[in-house]
Amino acid sequence: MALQEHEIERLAEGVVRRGDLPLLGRDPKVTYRLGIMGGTFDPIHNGHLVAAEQAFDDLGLDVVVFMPAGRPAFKLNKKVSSGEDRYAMTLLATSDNPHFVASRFEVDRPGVTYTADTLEMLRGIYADNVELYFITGADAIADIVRWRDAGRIARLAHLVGATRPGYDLARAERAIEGSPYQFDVTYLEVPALAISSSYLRGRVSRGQSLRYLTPDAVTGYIHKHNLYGVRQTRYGSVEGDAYGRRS
Ligand code: DND
Repeated sequence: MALQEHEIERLAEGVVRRGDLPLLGRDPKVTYRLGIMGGTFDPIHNGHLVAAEQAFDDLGLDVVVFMPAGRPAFKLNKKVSSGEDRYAMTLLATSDNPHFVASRFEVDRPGVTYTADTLEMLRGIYADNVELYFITGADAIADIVRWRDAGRIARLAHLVGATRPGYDLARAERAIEGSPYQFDVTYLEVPALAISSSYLRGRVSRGQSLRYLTPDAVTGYIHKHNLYGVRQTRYGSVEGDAYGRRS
């Protein structure tokens, strides 16, 4: 069930107190653009980082907030690493970029995380001169029309769909055009980075290198915490279950 208005206000207050989100919107004469990169980030990889960086440049964003989903709405029956691990990897991956921020906004939220709730809370936190840009892969654009409260998402944020060169946008465009809601979508062609979190998890479980696929600090974290069934690492041989947890 979507959050009630009073719950949104209470949660938003807590976040502002913790200073977890960037301050934007101070000058009422200026329009600011806040990028939001939502994801499971299990683990975060260079595809996510390149897409966000390009959105930042091409759309003139002021900052991009990376938000690992707390309990991802669409992965309730799948095994996902803990929010703490996914947040830590996101923090490590974004720490050297001055216009990237990793946020606990969704990780700390109780219950299932819906993007519409997140955007509604952000809308309540930021002044009207801060525009919200939700960045996502183009594949996800085609699905967004079926997300919880898609109409609210359309009303609250611009969408940025990252595509690969040669990617066929027909499915995404059909879905957006066929939707009863007015989505504002900008498509961005990002360099071919046909990598995914599941590809990385598979490589880890086979003891293969992640070099150049994700920042080294993330690889170090995965090995140190034995995520994804680490089999063979430079720190020695480690046995884990199929998803990287030792019993
Ligand atoms: P994913 O599990 O796809 O994230 O979740 C993306 C976002 O959608 C999260 O914020 C979810 O909460 C939200 N969502 C999904 C479904 C339903 C609802 C909300 C709802 O509210 O009902 P990943 O970690 O797999 O990927 C993060 C983003 O990066 C995604 O948008 C994905 O498409 C994109 N991506 C790439 N972009 C460029 N190059 C690549 C990419 N790999 C993934 N290689």
